[in-house]
Amino acid sequence: MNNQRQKADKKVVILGNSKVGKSCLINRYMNKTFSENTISTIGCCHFLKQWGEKNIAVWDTGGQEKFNAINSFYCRYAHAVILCYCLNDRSSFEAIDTNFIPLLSSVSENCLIVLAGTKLDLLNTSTVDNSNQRAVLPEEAIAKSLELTQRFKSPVDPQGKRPVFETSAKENIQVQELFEFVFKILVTETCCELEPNAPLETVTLEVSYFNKFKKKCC
Ligand SMILES: Nc1nc2c(ncn2[C@@H]2O[C@H](COP(=O)(O)OP(=O)(O)O)[C@@H](O)[C@H]2O)c(=O)[nH]1
Ligand SMILES: [Mg+2]
Repeated sequence: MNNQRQKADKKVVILGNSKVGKSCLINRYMNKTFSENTISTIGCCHFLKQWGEKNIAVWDTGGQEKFNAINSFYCRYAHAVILCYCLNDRSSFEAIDTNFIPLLSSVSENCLIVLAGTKLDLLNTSTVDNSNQRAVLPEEAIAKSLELTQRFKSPVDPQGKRPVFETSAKENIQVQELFEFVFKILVTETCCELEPNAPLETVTLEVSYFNKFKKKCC
């Protein structure tokens, strides 16, 4: 069994309401697959990605409020947070302020904050009740991103790319770009060094984990 303890150099946490598509984003990136039927993430799960010489731990979380305490715990010393909202669901965008920003009190200094709108493919697919209309404008997400970048003193992309992505895990739009934007910024030498008192985290690297898309939850 290919199973070894490895130190994570950087930590990325994915937050957002339940059902916005967090686990599907990870599965699309890691496994290049998409499933219409997913099981809610209980607590949180992780995978480890080697990027250059760094190991980056990516933590998937359960979006329900009952997981706030554990999600807050997993945000400790995070070097990057991906805040997900569904592009056709206004309340999931508003939940970023009401439910998820309050969990970020113990992230690393200069934490990179990235916004990811999800389910882009659904927009304008005609439904009787218009439930698939766009509910969050790109300009609103950009304004929110600017506010959060200043507040968390996030590093900025040297090429000037804004940390805002509109994605579809289903149609594989902007998913690789999202994760690799985060990884590239995190591995730059000066970005987001580990806090002096941060615990040295180890996570279990199981190559088979995401291949089977089995949840390894804590
Ligand atoms: N149409 C569409 N559905 C998606 C997309 N991403 C996720 N979903 C669906 O949304 C539901 C919740 O996805 P999941 O990743 O489990 O959400 P999570 O609770 O945020 O982890 C599932 O039924 C997925 O198939 C997407 O990009 N497009
Ligand atoms: Mg999930």
